[in-house]
Amino acid sequence: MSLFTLSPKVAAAMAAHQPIVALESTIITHGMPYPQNVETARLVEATVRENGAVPATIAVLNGELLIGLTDAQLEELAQTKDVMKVSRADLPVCMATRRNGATTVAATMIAAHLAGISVFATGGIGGVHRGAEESFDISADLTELAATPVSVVAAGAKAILDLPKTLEVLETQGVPVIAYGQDDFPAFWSRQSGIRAPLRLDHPAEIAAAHLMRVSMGLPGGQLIANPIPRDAEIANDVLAPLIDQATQEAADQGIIGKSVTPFMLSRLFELTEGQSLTANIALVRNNARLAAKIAQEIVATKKNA
Ligand code: PSU
Ligand code: MN
Repeated sequence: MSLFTLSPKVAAAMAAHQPIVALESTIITHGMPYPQNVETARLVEATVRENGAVPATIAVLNGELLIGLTDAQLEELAQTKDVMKVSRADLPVCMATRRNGATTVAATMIAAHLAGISVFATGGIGGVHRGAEESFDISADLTELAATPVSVVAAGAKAILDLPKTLEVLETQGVPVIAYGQDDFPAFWSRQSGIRAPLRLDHPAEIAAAHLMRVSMGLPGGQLIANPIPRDAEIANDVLAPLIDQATQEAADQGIIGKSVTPFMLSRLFELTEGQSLTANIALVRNNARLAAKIAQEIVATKKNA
């Protein structure tokens, strides 16, 4: 029995050795409101296709781990209430009990690797939350990056997190954090965080080569590719900083803890920016899909020439 089910399009792409880009689904169910969530998911899939790769959105429906969703499955996921937010700890339980689950960065990496997909595009990764010295709230995304050999393209991490601590944990875990085309580690809504990224690469071919080198050396773990938001979609930090502070305070006041923290913060920020954050979010995810498609193409091309 196979652990996962490939969609017809993803199965065809695999058989033809075409480049494939994995996409997560927590962003759909716990990151954006309906119907923008499903519209964005479709747009991001189209962006991957326009850039020469095949999209594989990953989710669990009735316990079945799906690598690539049909349009009807995507709609079902986006509309269903009580979809589990599935990270590494939850994935086997969700599958064994035949529930519906949306995969986080961590769980999407696990599924992508099981299916033989090396590149994955998302918006932002989970990280070390502000106040983690008290709460111990550190996303399982970070340890997954240390364990599973998938290159993840994200727009850095949101300022709802503690960025210096997030970078420290990634360093300890031996995860290469590679800023694309600039020195600064990007901060999701803004291109600059004021913190220099540990590594910088300027070409998809170099990122692909580094990925393949890691695999050849037998090192576990993947790469975090931090791709700055397009200039025209940036939101100024002085607009967002007070809103992030407000949402952080509200989360604390309401006793929001554990896996509810990130979804709470995301939905509060959508409300507090009156949807302005959504436009930027869509632009950066598509930008990441473009870069991921190029990296996936380079990996396939290198393997063909080997
Ligand atoms: N950060 C974002 N957007 C997101 C997420 C994080 O800017 O959609 C989602 C991703 O699925 C990520 C997950 O893997 O939240 C992290 O959740 P936690 O912090 O509970 O590990
Ligand atoms: Mn957490």
